Amino acid sequence: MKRKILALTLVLTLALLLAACAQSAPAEQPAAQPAPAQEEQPAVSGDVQPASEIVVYNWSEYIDPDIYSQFTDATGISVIEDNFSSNEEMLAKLQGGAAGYALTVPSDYTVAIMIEEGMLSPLDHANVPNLANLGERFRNLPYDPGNQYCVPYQWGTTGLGYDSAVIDEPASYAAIFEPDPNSAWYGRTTMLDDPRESFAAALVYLGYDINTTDEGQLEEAKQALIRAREGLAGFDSDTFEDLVASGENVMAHGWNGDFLVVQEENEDVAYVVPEEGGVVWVDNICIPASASPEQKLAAEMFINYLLEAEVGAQLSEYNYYASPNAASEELLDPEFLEDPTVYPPAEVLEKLQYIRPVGEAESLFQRLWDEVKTAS
Ligand code: N2P
Repeated sequence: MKRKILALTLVLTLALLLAACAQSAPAEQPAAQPAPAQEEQPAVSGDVQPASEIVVYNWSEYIDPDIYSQFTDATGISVIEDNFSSNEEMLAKLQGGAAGYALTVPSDYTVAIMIEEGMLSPLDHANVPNLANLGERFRNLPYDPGNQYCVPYQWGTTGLGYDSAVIDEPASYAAIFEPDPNSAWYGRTTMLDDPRESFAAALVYLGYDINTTDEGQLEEAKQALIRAREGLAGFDSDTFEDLVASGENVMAHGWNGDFLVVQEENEDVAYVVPEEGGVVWVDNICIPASASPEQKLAAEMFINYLLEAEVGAQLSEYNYYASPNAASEELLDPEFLEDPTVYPPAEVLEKLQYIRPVGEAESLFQRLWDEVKTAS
């Protein structure tokens, strides 16, 4: 069937893309463990009993709240959610010693940073038998081979959302980086409040690698962002899609699924990856090293619950992001599975890159980003 061939092509393209990021793989990881397929119930390790309550540190509007209550009904464990707006905000909070979180949801490059800094607790696969449902290509990602620490949560792309009833498709990032006071989107556009994402947009626009650590190129990108600011209503990672749907703004730099969600409210909202390309990412659910054994066990039970075929499908039906859960895919609407906004066609995928950890230059990105935001 045509659909199957298309799906296979996408799988292969994504696998290639992921393989291309292999240089960010932490060295000397043991080989992947095959996921145990038989067990139905998570094994309770030793005398440890699961915590009666867990706090999940997640991006906003990234999970159907019913999933939490269903999990509570199934296990008796209640769930509280706290939100962050960027990987860097989450990282800074955990590095600052914030404890009490049983789960957090870093993107690919941030998983690599957190593993390297000893900030994550390795998963006990015996407690996560539903790992067997995870798609093959999500089992050996370069930043966490063998899912030793994390389980891929959802994946997506970063581009431009816009109100197609008001403006034409913004085919290029020039719409942002060459602000024109006469354009309909001047003053009615936002960019992500996110150092690596917004620098990635500026860097691809300038024709540079999004992971460059060249100070001259980064300085140029900073100047481009400062110029872009003239035409921006602000930097926003939490409500950008709502502001386009409500008509307050007409364009936003943001994540694909968020724009798809608000199409229910305003069907004119559309999304495009500009011709220069952009970012593809995989978010992951992981347990901070600061979790107690009881919290860790409850967190593993939650991860296992998310990996149920029906729950994974429910997650994608809520947040409109692509699922790494192969068993869930069978339950998803074929229209969703064929949506090029969710599953980019090969010619778009090849223009997308992963953000990678840049080591010591991480603080340079942060300093330049602060300068963008405070420039007058
Ligand atoms: C959901 C945010 C998507 C996370 N609102 C982007 N990594």
